Amino acid sequence: MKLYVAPYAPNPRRATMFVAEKGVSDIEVVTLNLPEGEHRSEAYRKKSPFSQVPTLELDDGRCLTESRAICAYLEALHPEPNLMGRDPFERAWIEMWDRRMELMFTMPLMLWVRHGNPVLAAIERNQNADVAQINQAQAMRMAKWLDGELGTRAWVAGDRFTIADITAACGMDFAKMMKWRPGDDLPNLRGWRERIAARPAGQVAA
Ligand SMILES: N[C@@H](CCC(=O)N[C@@H](CS)C(=O)NCC(=O)O)C(=O)O
Repeated sequence: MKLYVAPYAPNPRRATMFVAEKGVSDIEVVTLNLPEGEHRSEAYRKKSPFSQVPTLELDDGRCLTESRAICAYLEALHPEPNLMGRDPFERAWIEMWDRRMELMFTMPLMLWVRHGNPVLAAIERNQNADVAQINQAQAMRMAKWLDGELGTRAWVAGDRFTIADITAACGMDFAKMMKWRPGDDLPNLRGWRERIAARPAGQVAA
């Protein structure tokens, strides 16, 4: 299998962090240069109709896009270590937290960076300072709320590491491009990120 990714991009990193936690080693990682538009080539668009990374290309040529779908496929192929839930309730619980992290934390962080950092103007062709500002504010509100949650347990969805931690960390690390990382005002969020750094997922370059 081949996994198409790009440096710094948070969605492919969700997949590569997931692969690292699973300890899967038979996936060839193919790196595309987004600022140079490699993902917009006709050949790549056949794999990913919206010209996005990540894409997982199976050995028979079938392709999966959407980072969460790729993770779900890898979870089914490699059930251990479990990252998406073992029984119906736990699967739904982890999905709930993962969607909260994706939609309410990582998404605003990504939009803040994409609309606020001039380096990304080649990708986000209509950068808008208001979009950056609104999403920064939403992300900071969520960071504060999450800091409170992480004061009650070690990991986002409970007492063990799951895909929800990966999703939140990808967004948070991307925001380093806006020079933001949790400081003294968010000690639980900072401690949680330090715990991730000690794990296989934490070895995947941001
Ligand atoms: N919902 C998709 C989003 C994928 C996505 O937005 N990928 C970004 C990189 S993080 C991308 O390929 N951007 C290229 C572009 O917008 O031109 C997923 O989770 O995989």
